Amino acid sequence: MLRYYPKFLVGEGTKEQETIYETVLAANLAAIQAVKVGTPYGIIDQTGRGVIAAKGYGAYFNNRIGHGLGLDVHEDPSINGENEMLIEPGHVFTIEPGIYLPSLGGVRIEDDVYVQPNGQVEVLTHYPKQLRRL
Ligand SMILES: [Mn+2]
Repeated sequence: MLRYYPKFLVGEGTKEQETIYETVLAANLAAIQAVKVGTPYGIIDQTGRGVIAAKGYGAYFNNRIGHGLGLDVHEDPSINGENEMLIEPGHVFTIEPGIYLPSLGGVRIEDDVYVQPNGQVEVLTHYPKQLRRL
Protein backbone atom coordinates (compact mmCIF):
# COMPACT_ATOMS: atom_id res chain seq x y z
CA MET A 1 0.00 0.00 0.00
CA LEU A 2 1.23 3.43 -0.92
CA ARG A 3 0.48 6.61 0.96
CA TYR A 4 1.64 10.20 0.83
CA TYR A 5 2.80 11.95 3.95
CA PRO A 6 4.19 15.46 3.90
CA LYS A 7 7.43 15.31 1.91
CA PHE A 8 7.73 11.56 2.27
CA LEU A 9 6.98 8.82 -0.19
CA VAL A 10 6.32 5.59 1.66
CA GLY A 11 6.95 2.56 -0.48
CA GLU A 12 8.36 2.39 -3.93
CA GLY A 13 6.10 4.96 -5.52
CA THR A 14 5.57 5.64 -9.16
CA LYS A 15 7.49 7.75 -11.62
CA GLU A 16 4.57 10.14 -11.87
CA GLN A 17 4.40 10.64 -8.12
CA GLU A 18 8.05 11.61 -8.19
CA THR A 19 7.47 13.85 -11.20
CA ILE A 20 4.62 15.80 -9.61
CA TYR A 21 6.62 16.21 -6.40
CA GLU A 22 9.66 17.53 -8.24
CA THR A 23 7.47 19.80 -10.38
CA VAL A 24 5.76 21.32 -7.35
CA LEU A 25 9.12 21.80 -5.66
CA ALA A 26 10.51 23.55 -8.75
CA ALA A 27 7.43 25.80 -8.81
CA ASN A 28 7.83 26.58 -5.11
CA LEU A 29 11.50 27.51 -5.53
CA ALA A 30 10.91 29.59 -8.66
CA ALA A 31 8.05 31.46 -7.01
CA ILE A 32 10.22 32.30 -3.99
CA GLN A 33 12.90 33.57 -6.35
CA ALA A 34 10.28 35.83 -7.95
CA VAL A 35 9.62 37.70 -4.70
CA LYS A 36 11.07 41.18 -5.08
CA VAL A 37 10.14 44.47 -3.46
CA GLY A 38 8.29 46.71 -5.88
CA THR A 39 7.02 43.97 -8.18
CA PRO A 40 3.36 42.93 -8.35
CA TYR A 41 2.20 39.97 -6.33
CA GLY A 42 0.74 38.44 -9.49
CA ILE A 43 4.24 37.63 -10.74
CA ILE A 44 4.71 35.13 -7.92
CA ASP A 45 1.67 33.16 -9.03
CA GLN A 46 2.52 33.49 -12.73
CA THR A 47 6.05 32.21 -12.12
CA GLY A 48 5.03 29.14 -10.12
CA ARG A 49 2.12 28.40 -12.43
CA GLY A 50 4.42 28.65 -15.45
CA VAL A 51 6.69 25.93 -14.07
CA ILE A 52 3.74 23.60 -13.51
CA ALA A 53 2.13 24.37 -16.88
CA ALA A 54 5.42 23.70 -18.68
CA LYS A 55 5.32 20.15 -17.33
CA GLY A 56 1.76 19.67 -18.55
CA TYR A 57 0.03 19.87 -15.18
CA GLY A 58 -1.44 23.36 -15.48
CA ALA A 59 -5.01 22.05 -15.29
CA TYR A 60 -4.23 20.37 -11.98
CA PHE A 61 -2.96 23.42 -10.11
CA ASN A 62 -6.31 24.84 -9.14
CA ASN A 63 -5.55 27.09 -6.19
CA ARG A 64 -4.00 30.54 -5.92
CA ILE A 65 -0.32 30.22 -5.09
CA GLY A 66 -0.57 31.98 -1.75
CA HIS A 67 -1.99 34.61 0.56
CA GLY A 68 -1.04 37.04 3.28
CA LEU A 69 -0.38 35.65 6.73
CA GLY A 70 -0.95 37.61 9.89
CA LEU A 71 -3.25 37.47 12.87
CA ASP A 72 -5.45 35.27 10.72
CA VAL A 73 -4.32 32.28 8.67
CA HIS A 74 -5.74 33.72 5.45
CA GLU A 75 -5.28 37.45 4.97
CA ASP A 76 -4.83 39.84 2.06
CA PRO A 77 -3.24 39.92 -0.36
CA SER A 78 -4.65 37.04 -2.33
CA ILE A 79 -1.67 35.95 -4.41
CA ASN A 80 -3.19 35.13 -7.76
CA GLY A 81 -1.94 35.93 -11.22
CA GLU A 82 -4.04 39.09 -11.55
CA ASN A 83 -3.00 40.79 -8.31
CA GLU A 84 -1.22 44.05 -9.14
CA MET A 85 -0.51 45.04 -5.53
CA LEU A 86 3.20 45.66 -5.05
CA ILE A 87 5.36 43.62 -2.69
CA GLU A 88 6.68 45.78 0.16
CA PRO A 89 9.10 45.32 3.06
CA GLY A 90 7.39 43.92 6.12
CA HIS A 91 4.96 41.72 4.22
CA VAL A 92 4.48 38.11 5.32
CA PHE A 93 2.75 35.63 3.05
CA THR A 94 2.56 32.01 1.96
CA ILE A 95 3.80 30.38 -1.23
CA GLU A 96 2.08 27.04 -1.71
CA PRO A 97 1.83 25.63 -5.22
CA GLY A 98 0.32 22.20 -5.75
CA ILE A 99 -0.70 19.55 -8.23
CA TYR A 100 -3.73 17.38 -7.52
CA LEU A 101 -4.43 14.44 -9.78
CA PRO A 102 -7.81 12.80 -9.15
CA SER A 103 -6.50 9.33 -9.98
CA LEU A 104 -3.17 9.59 -8.16
CA GLY A 105 -3.23 12.05 -5.28
CA GLY A 106 -1.80 15.45 -4.66
CA VAL A 107 1.29 17.35 -3.61
CA ARG A 108 1.50 20.82 -2.11
CA ILE A 109 4.69 22.41 -0.84
CA GLU A 110 4.15 25.47 1.32
CA ASP A 111 6.59 28.01 2.64
CA ASP A 112 5.95 31.18 4.57
CA VAL A 113 8.09 34.13 3.60
CA TYR A 114 8.90 37.47 5.19
CA VAL A 115 10.17 40.46 3.27
CA GLN A 116 12.69 42.05 5.61
CA PRO A 117 12.93 45.84 6.04
CA ASN A 118 16.00 45.85 3.74
CA GLY A 119 14.06 43.96 1.07
CA GLN A 120 15.78 40.64 1.58
CA VAL A 121 13.42 37.68 1.34
CA GLU A 122 13.51 35.38 4.35
CA VAL A 123 11.96 31.92 4.10
CA LEU A 124 10.52 31.23 7.55
CA THR A 125 10.04 27.52 6.95
CA HIS A 126 13.15 25.43 7.54
CA TYR A 127 11.90 21.91 7.08
CA PRO A 128 13.85 20.12 4.29
CA LYS A 129 11.97 20.02 1.00
CA GLN A 130 13.80 17.27 -0.84
CA LEU A 131 11.69 14.18 -1.40
CA ARG A 132 12.56 11.38 1.00
CA ARG A 133 11.69 7.74 0.52
CA LEU A 134 10.90 5.70 3.59
MN1 LIG B 1 -2.72 28.66 2.84
